[in-house]
Amino acid sequence: MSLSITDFEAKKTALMKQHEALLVQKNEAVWPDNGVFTRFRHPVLTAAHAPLTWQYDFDPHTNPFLMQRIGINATFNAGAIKWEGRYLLMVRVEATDRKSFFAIAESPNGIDNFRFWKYPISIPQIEEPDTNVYDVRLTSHQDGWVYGLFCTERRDTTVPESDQSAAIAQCGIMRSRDIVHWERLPDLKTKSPQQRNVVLHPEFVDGKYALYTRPQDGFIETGKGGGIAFALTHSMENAIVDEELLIHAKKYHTVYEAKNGQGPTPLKTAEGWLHLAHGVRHTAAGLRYVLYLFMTDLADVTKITHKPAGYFLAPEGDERIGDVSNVVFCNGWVADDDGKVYIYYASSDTRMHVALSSIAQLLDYVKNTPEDGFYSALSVEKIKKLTEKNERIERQDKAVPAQGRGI
Ligand code: M1P
Repeated sequence: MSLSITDFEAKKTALMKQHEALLVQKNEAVWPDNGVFTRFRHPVLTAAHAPLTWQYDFDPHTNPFLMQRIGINATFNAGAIKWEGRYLLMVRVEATDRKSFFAIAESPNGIDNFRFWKYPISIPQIEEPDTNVYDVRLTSHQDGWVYGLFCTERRDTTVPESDQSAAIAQCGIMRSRDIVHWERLPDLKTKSPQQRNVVLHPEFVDGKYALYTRPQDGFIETGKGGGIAFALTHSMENAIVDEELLIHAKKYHTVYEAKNGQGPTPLKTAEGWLHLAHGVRHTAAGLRYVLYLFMTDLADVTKITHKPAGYFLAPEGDERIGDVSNVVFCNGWVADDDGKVYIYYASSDTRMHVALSSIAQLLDYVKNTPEDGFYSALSVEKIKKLTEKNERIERQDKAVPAQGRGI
């Protein structure tokens, strides 16, 4: 028996009310923070934020049970940009059919009130259609275009029909002048059989477009590859890379021992380029993805000048659980003119969060966090040194209270 018109309308109203209440929910900073960044209580986007008009047919004649016709499974791994005063996320939205697509959600303050635009983004197809697209990085380039570099995935046709999970990942390229209309360019050509996490540097380097790539042999396993590489191409309209220079290799017993990948477009500061990356390690429970920071030289972007030990941000609490648990991933951040940095990260391939920091905090972090000594004994030495320093301060405090020392 179908719903009466009255019940249909009542259910529609209830769904809309519940949805609106979620969209306008205020976010709260979690305090005390760790001094490096501030987390927020609520995710900024979940599957439940997707517009109801994407999911329901609101015609009582064709949908008498007011049934959800299209399900949304997750909203994660978003590219980010500040555009005309608004914080825009180009979100990887995954429907229940497992396909991901891109949709823009915008917020007036970058912290809450994210609302999806009416329609998802239509990406023009090239000769070989994308089976799946994901993890876009948005770069506002010196040439005046906004580029979106994303992963395009297609079935690996070299394997037998019996294997329906082997895939080939490559870097798809699109560009726009208004974020609404996107022009598709040919996929990036490199010598690597698989590419994911390709990011465009915002400035020309030696008069060429510069890319961070992640060469790898297999779809999941990196084989010989797996580090962050740097490459140049003459054009983005026919992007071809001859040589990938490995600038940050994976390394035994670090948070990036299995693989790593450049996160969002690096941020230019007076002291160097700030990079956020994800690092992957093996555990008995599977792979663990965390985020870490490093800095490269302003004059030579291939030279890493600072690399703090370990992770910067790892999954915590509810963030640890989702479709692919124990994962944080970031491919979008926004640096405001006042120095604030909004770091948009996804947890467990399921939902989006924001962490708030600043250029000053991130620079302090990269410059003053001890580097990895690669041995437990050296980690102990670092802790002892810090503890001894704090003991000295405590002794001074007792001898001359802080006020007496002009603090
Ligand atoms: O599931 C975790 C992440 O796995 C992949 O990242 P990487 O290529 O570094 O292994 C991507 O599929 C990413 O989307 C996903 O979040």
